[in-house]
Amino acid sequence: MPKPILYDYWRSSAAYRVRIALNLKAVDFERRQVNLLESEQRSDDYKALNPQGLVPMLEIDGHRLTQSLAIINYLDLRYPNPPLIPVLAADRAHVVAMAMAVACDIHPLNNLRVLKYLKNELGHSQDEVDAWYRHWIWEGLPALEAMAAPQSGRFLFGDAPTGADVCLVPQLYNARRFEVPLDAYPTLLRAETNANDLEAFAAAHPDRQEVPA
Ligand SMILES: N[C@@H](CCC(=O)N[C@@H](CS)C(=O)NCC(=O)O)C(=O)O
Repeated sequence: MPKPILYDYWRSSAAYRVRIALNLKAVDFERRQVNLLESEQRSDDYKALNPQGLVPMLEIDGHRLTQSLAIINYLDLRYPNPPLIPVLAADRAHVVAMAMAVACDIHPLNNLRVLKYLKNELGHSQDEVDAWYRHWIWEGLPALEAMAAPQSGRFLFGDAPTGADVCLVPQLYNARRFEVPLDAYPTLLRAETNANDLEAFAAAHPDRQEVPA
């Protein structure tokens, strides 16, 4: 089987999730750059592969997979160790809910195409767009902190990283880029620190990716 190929962009937080998951599963993969700043994700060539025109996309085992949570779920079934989603139904629902609180309820509102639409089509200033960006993080992180705290340990759920941490770390990277204060979220910060101590997370960080020229 050829190596999996990740269609990736260094600062894409959805792609960052998949880089972390591939690293945690110790899957060797190749990268193809899709330069979002050059709108390559909207090119006919790329949309012929991924009609949504978004990264990440993963070619693996003869499949072309899209949507980071679906990809992480595939990887978890295909490479069961270490598990990223618990087996017990209630634990599984809890971890998936935390991952979705980021991936479905914060990140999509702050996606590049949304920010561009606010600015270019609706005529908002950069300050207004930045305020929008911070607003959805301010809405989302307190809820995630409250969801996580009761069953957290070194990570958002217990003492090993799960899909929830895989979504958290890129989201906190984004929050810092927009100077959102994070002191009120000790559970999230603890999980982030412990995650970034692991090479699988550290190697997936945007600063360690190739940046398109
Ligand atoms: N729900 C999708 C989101 C994918 C997504 O929004 N990717 C962003 C980068 S983080 C993207 O490709 N944006 C391009 C654009 O907005 O035009 C996933 O989890 O994979």
